[in-house]
This record gives sequence, structure tokens and C-alpha cells, in this order.
Amino acid sequence: MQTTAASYLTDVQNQSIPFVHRDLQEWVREMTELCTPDQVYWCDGSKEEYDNMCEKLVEKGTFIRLNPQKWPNSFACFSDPSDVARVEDRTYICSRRKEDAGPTNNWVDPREMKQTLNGLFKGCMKGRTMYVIPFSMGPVGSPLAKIGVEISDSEYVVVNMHIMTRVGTKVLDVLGTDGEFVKCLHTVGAPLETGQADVKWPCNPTTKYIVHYPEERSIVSYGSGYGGNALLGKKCLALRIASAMGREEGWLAEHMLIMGVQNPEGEKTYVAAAFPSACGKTNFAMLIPPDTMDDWKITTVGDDIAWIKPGPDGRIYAINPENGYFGVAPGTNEKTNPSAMATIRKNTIFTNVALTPDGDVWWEGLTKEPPQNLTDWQGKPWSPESGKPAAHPNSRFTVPASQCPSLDPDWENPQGVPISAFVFGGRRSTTIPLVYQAVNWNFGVYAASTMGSEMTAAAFGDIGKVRRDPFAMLPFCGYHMADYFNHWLQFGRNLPNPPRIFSVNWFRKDAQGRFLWPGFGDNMRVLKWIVQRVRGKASAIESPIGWMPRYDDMDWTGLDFSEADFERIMEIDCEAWKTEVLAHEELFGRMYDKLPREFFYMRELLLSSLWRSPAHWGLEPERA
Ligand code: SAT
Ligand code: MN
Repeated sequence: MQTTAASYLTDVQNQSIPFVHRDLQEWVREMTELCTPDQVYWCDGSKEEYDNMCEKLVEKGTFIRLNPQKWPNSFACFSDPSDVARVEDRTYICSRRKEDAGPTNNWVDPREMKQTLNGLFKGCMKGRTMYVIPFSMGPVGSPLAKIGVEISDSEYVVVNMHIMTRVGTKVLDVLGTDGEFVKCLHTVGAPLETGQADVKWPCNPTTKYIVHYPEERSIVSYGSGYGGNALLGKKCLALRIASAMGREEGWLAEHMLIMGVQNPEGEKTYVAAAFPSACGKTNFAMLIPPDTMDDWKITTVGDDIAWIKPGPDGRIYAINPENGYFGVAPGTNEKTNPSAMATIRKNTIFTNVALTPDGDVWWEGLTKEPPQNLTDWQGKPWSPESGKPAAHPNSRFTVPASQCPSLDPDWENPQGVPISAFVFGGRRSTTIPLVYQAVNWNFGVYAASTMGSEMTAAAFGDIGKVRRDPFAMLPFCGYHMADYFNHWLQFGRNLPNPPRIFSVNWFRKDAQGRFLWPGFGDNMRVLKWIVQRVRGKASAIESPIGWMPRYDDMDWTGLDFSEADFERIMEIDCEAWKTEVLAHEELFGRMYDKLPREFFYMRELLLSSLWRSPAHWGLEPERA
């Protein structure tokens, strides 16, 4: 439904609009007055709306329609070079008190921030249409779902929200006249003067703010049109705001994929797993077992975010609040992720990939040899000699989850799926073994809190140095990280039989710098041990850091991986581990004020266990 802003305001005043929701109507009215768009458009979420909006984006030159034979109903677009990824240094948690945001979040007093943003938002949508996008995170009407309404002046946001969330009138129906919703205000921050032509990717190249008010449960985003900065249902609502809600309400909002692991007997075990960005989460969520394990089956519930609540039976249940995948393109191919390749065959939006003259797409890693005459993500002719990547390293595909061939039949179950194991993994070339099981919930929480990755880009510090990324939530926790650790400990205390917690590391290297583990489909071997442990069907030995499989506890059929290889990838170097555990101090020191007291004791216990000779624990008799 589209009207001019002027007639929208008159209609609100005359109350001639069918009564929707007093708060929502009032907020949209206020934002219309503040942002002064030319038009106001309420999204209904229909297919026609999606198609019309894509057509509009083609006319504006933002979208390029891809070759319909190869990529039916799919589009590509290039963003502004200043607008290619989330901007962590411009992301704020504006809780009333600074100590509630904690040392790992940027904070500004909300009163001061509101003043700044008010100034920026005045007239910010001039010459544009203001879209009102009601959306549900989670199946519409599910007791685990939450509703948001995003106001945005970007058509790109509208079509991406259509894919990534459940948008439209059906959401307003659930909201009724007084339901709760999260206010999500977004502008690209590029008003158009009368007669001024628009650019293909409007944004504000110099000023960006991604702001969260956890107590008010609202989000304001200025200046970016890209990914998590602009699609406010994802990281902003489903992680930062939801994590703060979850703490108050006794549930968890996590940066986790959810997968079903079905054994040859047909029993399914659901696993939730957290990995930092660029560790292959989408690939893992869609894993295809190696040929020799084809009686095992993986199903996908989600690839990025999990909302987890205790059920009445004492188990915990998870939903994927999203409706699509916003996946990293580079590195995706028929070998690394055949399911993702099948998923993106149609109805996909590609952002910042390279293009061929005949309307095909390409990115680094798609094929060994790049095709001829590519246009790179900046719209320029590209050849391998140019020395730069053709696709931006953070180029993405946006695609409906419903197209995924490995989709779990219960992925939209409004009650969620029962989670039996948590898996945490970082990118570590040394020290951390391929897999181990924490001795109990508290030690698992400790391991997840201290997980880290070696830095691969200079952006965050010295390359190779370990950056701690607790629970892979460092950029996404909407409150004090140590309060978050306490919340996890408390969550476990309330469960009669909490899920088992595992640590994995696919990235360990040998002395020559070669990866010790093949990864991809062979990760199934690790998963098999994990779900069998959960079901009490696999044995393990005790090590100083937890329970570990022996060589014979894992399935090696079809893989040339010797016992010596296994020893190398599982080795617990007690000296390296002492250094590792002592290094946790760096993280703990930053959040000493609220750190769970359990952590100090667990750290001491870990250190004391490491004063054993490796030969001693290696010979430990088997225990269940
Ligand atoms: O841009 S997103 O935040 O959606 C993806 C990411 O950076 O993790
Ligand atoms: Mn993510």
C-alpha cells in the first residue's frame, strides 16, 4: 500500500486508516515527520511486491538481471566500495548504564546518542519512499518467534528482508492492536534534493551508526545499505537485542547453526554449533557425509542463528529465527558445499560477486580457472593479472531457506527442535585438538567462553595472534559479556540433564604449516562420535582437558588417516596448554568485575590437571 507522505499524515490525523496498532501507527507517523520521505509504503510481503521491487531495482540500475536460463529470477548488484561489510567500530550498545554494555561493546549514553541520531535523521529520506516492513523472526505465530517492524528507505532492504525474514500482512495480524514489536529504523543516509538523480548504491560514505537500545528493545541504523548493517532482523534483532531479551526471559539467542544428524537406525540428534565468521558455518550446516558413511544423513535447520528455550519436558528446543541464508560466496563450490550450490540455483540475490558477459556469476573458489572477460565487483573489467580478487571477499548470496535440498522437515516447527549437543570451534593452528568433550556443563561454558581464532586479516590486530571470541558472540552480544557467561551457567543449572558440550578444531596444522584435517564431508566422522557420545554409544578416554576419542572410537572407513595422523591432531601438549590457559587471563582481566567466580576455580583445576605427564593420561583405562 503506497501513499504520499502528506496524504498518509492526513489519513492518520483523520483516523481514516483502518486501525492497525496504535503504537505502530504513531511511530510510523513520527518517523514520517522526522525523515520527510516523499511516499510511505506498507509492505504486504506478497510475491508481486517482491517482483515489482526487483523490477524497480533493475530500472534504477542497482540490480542486474542474471541470465534466466542459468539463474532463473536472480539478480546481481554491486555495493558502494565504502559499504561492503558490518562496521563493528560503528556498532553501539546504548544501554542506560555503561556497565551493562560491558567492556567489549561500544557505548554512548542513550540520551546523547538519540540527539546525534535525531539530527542525522531529520529529512534523511527526502526524495525517497519510506517502506514499513513488518516481519517475524521465527515461524509466524510461533511461541518462540518475535516480531519486528523495519522502517527503511532502501528497496534493496525490502527484497532482502522478504527472503531473510517472514514479511507482511500476516505478521500484522499476529501483532493485532497491542502486540509487542521491536522498532527497527533504517536509512541509507542519502537524501535526494529535488531533481537529483539517485546513485545505484545509495549510502553515506562517511557517516555510519548501528545503534541498539536494549532496554527499549529498539534499533536505529544510519548510513549503510549492506547486510547486517541494514537487514535489521539478523544480527541487530536476532542476536544483539534478542540476547538481552533472552537474559531477562530465561532463554538464549546464539550465533549458532542448527543441524539434524540421523544415524543408520533412523534416530535423529539435533546439534547446535557456534563458529566465528569465516569458519565454514554454512558448509557445516549443509554437510554431505562421505560416500562410505552414506547411511548417515545431515539435515539443516539453520546456518547462522539459534533461539533456544527450555521446554516443559526439561529438554531445550531451538528455532532458526531466519527464513533464508545470507551466505559468503567466495569458496563456495560443488565440492565445499554442493547443497548451497543447489540452493542458489534460482530466486537468488548476489551482492558484490563478479559477472560474465552472458549474465553468469563468478567468485574466487567457484572454479579453478576464472572465466574470460569478467566484470569485477566494482563494475570494472577484470583479469587474473589485476592482482585483486574479482569478487569481494565478503560477497554474498541471499536465498530462501526453502530451496535448500538438505532442509530439515521440522525446520519451521513452531515448537523448535530438541538440542542434545553444543559444538564450539575456532580457527587454531596449534594446541586445540580436533575434538574433545567437556567434562560437564560448567567446563563446557568455560571452553566456549575462552574460544578464539587466529587472526587472518590485519583488521583486528596481529596476524596469527589469537583473538578471543567467546561463543562466537563477541560482535553480537547485546550486554556485558561476563553477564552472558553467568546467564549460560544459570541456564545449565536450571536443566535436569543439560546437553553435552564439545570443542572442535578443523584448522590444526603440522610443523610444515599444512592442515592436518581434510575438513568438509569428513567432519561427519567427528559428528558421528559426538552424537554417539550423546547417546551413550561411543567410548572415550579422560584427558587433562576433557573426554577424547581414541583412534578406534572413530569411523575411518574410506579415509586414509593413520593412527599417527590421529595422534598429531589430538595431541595435548601440556606446556602449550598451560600457556593457553594462562592466556585466558587477558580476556578475564577485561571483565573482572562480573566474571563468574566459577571461572577462577575452573582455570585453576585445568592448570592443575596439566601437571600430569602425557604418558600417564594416555594410558588411562577406558571409562564411560
Ligand atoms: O552482514 S552480516 O552481519 O549479515 C554477516 C556477517 O558479517 O556475519
Ligand atoms: Mn554469522
